[in-house]
Amino acid sequence: MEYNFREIEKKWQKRWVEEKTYQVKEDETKQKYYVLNMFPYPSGAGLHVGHPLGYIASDIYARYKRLQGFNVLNPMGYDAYGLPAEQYAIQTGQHPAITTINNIDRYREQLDKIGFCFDWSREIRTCEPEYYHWTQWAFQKMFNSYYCNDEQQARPIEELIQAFEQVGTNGMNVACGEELSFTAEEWKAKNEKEKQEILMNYRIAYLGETMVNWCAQLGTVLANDEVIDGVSERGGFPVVQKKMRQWCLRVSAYAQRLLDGLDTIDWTDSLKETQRNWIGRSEGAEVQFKVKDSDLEFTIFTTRADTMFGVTFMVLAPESELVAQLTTPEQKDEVNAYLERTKKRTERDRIADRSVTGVFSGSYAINPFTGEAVPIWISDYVLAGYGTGAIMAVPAHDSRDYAFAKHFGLEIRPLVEGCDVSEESFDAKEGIVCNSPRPDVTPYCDLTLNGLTIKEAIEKTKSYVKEHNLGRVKVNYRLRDAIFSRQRYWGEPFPVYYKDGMPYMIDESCLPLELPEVAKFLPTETGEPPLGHATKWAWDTVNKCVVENEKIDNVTVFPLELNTMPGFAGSSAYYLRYMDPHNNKALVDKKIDEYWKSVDLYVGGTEHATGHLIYSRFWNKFLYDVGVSIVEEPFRKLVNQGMIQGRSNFVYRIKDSNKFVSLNLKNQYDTTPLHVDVNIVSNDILDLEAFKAWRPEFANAEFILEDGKYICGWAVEKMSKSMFNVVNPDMIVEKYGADTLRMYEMFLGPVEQSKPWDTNGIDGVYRFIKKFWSLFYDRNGNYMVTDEPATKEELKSLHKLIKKVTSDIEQFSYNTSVSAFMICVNELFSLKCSKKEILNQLIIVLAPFAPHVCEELWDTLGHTDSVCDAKWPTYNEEYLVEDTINYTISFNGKARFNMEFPADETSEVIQSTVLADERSAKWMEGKSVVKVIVVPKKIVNIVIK
Ligand code: ANZ
Repeated sequence: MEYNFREIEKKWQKRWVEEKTYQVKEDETKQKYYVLNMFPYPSGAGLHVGHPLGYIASDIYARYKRLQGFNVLNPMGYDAYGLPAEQYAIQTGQHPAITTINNIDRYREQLDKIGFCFDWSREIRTCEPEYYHWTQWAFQKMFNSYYCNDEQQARPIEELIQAFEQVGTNGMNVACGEELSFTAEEWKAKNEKEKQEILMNYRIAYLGETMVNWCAQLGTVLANDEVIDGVSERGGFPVVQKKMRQWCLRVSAYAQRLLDGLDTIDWTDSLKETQRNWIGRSEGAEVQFKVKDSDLEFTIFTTRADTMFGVTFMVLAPESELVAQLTTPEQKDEVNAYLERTKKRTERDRIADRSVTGVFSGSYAINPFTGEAVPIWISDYVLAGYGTGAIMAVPAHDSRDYAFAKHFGLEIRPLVEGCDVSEESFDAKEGIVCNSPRPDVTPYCDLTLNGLTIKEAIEKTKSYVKEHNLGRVKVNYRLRDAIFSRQRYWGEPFPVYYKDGMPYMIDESCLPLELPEVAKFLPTETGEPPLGHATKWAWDTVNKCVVENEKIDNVTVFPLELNTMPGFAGSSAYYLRYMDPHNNKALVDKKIDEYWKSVDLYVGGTEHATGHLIYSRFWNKFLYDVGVSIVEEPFRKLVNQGMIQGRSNFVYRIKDSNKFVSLNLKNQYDTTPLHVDVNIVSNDILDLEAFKAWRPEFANAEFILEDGKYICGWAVEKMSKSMFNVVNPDMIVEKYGADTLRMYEMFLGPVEQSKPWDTNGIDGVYRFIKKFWSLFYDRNGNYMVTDEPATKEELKSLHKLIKKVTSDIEQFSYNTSVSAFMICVNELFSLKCSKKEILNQLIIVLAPFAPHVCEELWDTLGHTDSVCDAKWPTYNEEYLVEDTINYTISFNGKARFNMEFPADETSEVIQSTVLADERSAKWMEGKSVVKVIVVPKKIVNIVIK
């Protein structure tokens, strides 16, 4: 029989479906293992060979774990809401649901061809009501919770209401937008709307006034990465900073837990560091400054409280409410003009751009440590959303303050008098380094920092601030609350209606609230989001159902929310839903949840390092607090697969002609390189006929060949349609089979590394599989497997492989496994080994990599069960012991010849045998032996003179 991968792969893919080979159930008798891939957004372009890289890697691991006896969950689904389908809908009128389903079908077809062990019975799609039911449900839970800082936990909002009723805000330590203060009596005296407004300040999902990137032409808020140089990435429309009421999630309340959790999980150090920086914990102090000749006061945040004596001016963020209060009439025009200018800059621009801009407010602040009055400026290098949005500037010790002072000619005052404040002596990180000893600066307060290190000085100043009621010690985090509304159609609707301007949740029992149909996917003429086009989008609180808008009476029927949720809503807790995807009573059944707990291995791209991986950790911690998640961290181990880059090919057109010259002759002509579709190039040789057929303009192309061939040039670039270097896995599967594709993708290099797709080596992998096949069937298709016992040498080859592959898989070092397979099969081939005893185990070890061919041969050997359920072999160290050792024999350090000795031979015997050998006599001729050194199992060195 020949290796006919087409038949084999088709046959087994069908069998796996029929026999439900990959369906998994909770099984208390077995230990669980949960493997998860970051699920794909099904784009119109389908999969290219870069996409399955991570899926193959995790598939191998899943299969390996199953062979080791684990009950493995390896599900797959689709992140099905998103912008491209909606944009397409806007352009063509095609409903995004249809586009999405078509794309999903195409993805599925492509995935099926690669032979993954996904349990498709658990498939989820985030755009389906059965799924987003639980996204909405979680949102409602967040709305109905607040965060208790003392207990470091989300708690039901009723508890907070109760506390307000009993003691007001007295002694309260909870996460909030604004520090509020009221008594129980004051609370009770408030009306319903006022109470709701106050509660909004504490809810974990809340409506908040935040600065957003607003694009009027697109009618939507944009994420930072959708804005480039002040205009929208799509369409190039102007984007301005605007304060808007948006749904937000109080992610910031979880900052410390998000930080602490990193110490408990097995992620790469670099990924953890990225998250730590994103969370940005910073210990410092908030200090109060009085405004000169005014009753006003404001608070700044500093990490360098010790620099109070070097403050020469103050800076407010342009958005700060203080700006209006502190701007003097004389400065008003100038300030307004500045505010207008800076509005156009996104926060990201402001952080990245170091150009200095600013304006004087006209007011002065009093330094509480020195009594000195310093000018208050406004500049957008101070961010509104961080700290208090106001700073004390110490230009001698902070680089941005330094640049600002230089630009506007403000005083630069070092902490140690007489210090050099020239640019040369300025260190970007440390400022001017002249910290000790500090002189007694001021008689105004009794704080001296003489002789202290910076750290000690900061601590001492912080205590002073506390004792003298000048402010408080404060830990700040850079992590912001997440803006959770989008003015889009293709997303989860909020289960929210509005009464008297305040949001209310529809009954939990009425979920899911399904996305309504709309006539147009664009914003409405009045600037409302696309859901504003829905004519049946009102909530009847009596009948508990969605009704026509004309029934809105604001008594029992109310308008529903027009925003939808952002992309990360559906991807934040999907891993839980895979455990129990068809449950319509709960997100996940408690017992099932307790069995699978959390993801043991998560595989995905690094682009999610701060978005998805922060949101889902937050979301899961919240679900943990409300008793749904069993484990606080959702992803125990995380592996980032690298990117597969494209290997582009070029042809060289002779200028002003339709003639193309082969690579090595091109220097003789004046040519222009053109990208050519890599799919009509093989081993850098162009298929001339295919090229002519590729584009009408090349139909009459002529060629100047070398050795009868047209050789293309090549370069490594991003895999993209425009460079014609996209390789579709279907084509590889068609040509070589899925097993070859799988092994080849792994053979390309370490999973974590980015590398170019280069089909030049694929034949080698294909030949390997054929050689493996030929251990079972000879050239004429005769079955050769025998029951003869294996020899020591054959066992050694096999067990070397088992040892290597086991340790490689544990370390995700699959490329070296592929080499090990090749070596082993070559060895067995030369040994002419077709023994069942050996092949049985070889199949099992290879099965995770090449499941189809292994399943076929496993069947041939007479097994009735799937190879997936075999038992992973353990290697036997005994077989690996070398019988003899090959020693290098050297004279004065120069290797001259080799000799074999039994592995357990003594040094004495080795020494005397070597000296007695006639080849030694030749090298020692006329010299005498000074010393003989025997390095066991390696080398014998004879020192002669
Ligand atoms: C005085 C000072 C002196 C500062 C000095 C630094 C060095 P991290 O570590 O990031 O928390 N700052 C505070 N709020 C800010 C805001 N909203 N926008 C921009 N900058 C702000 O940095 C905290 C430091 O950044 C604070 O400490 C403050 O400047 C500035 F030699 O205060 B510092």
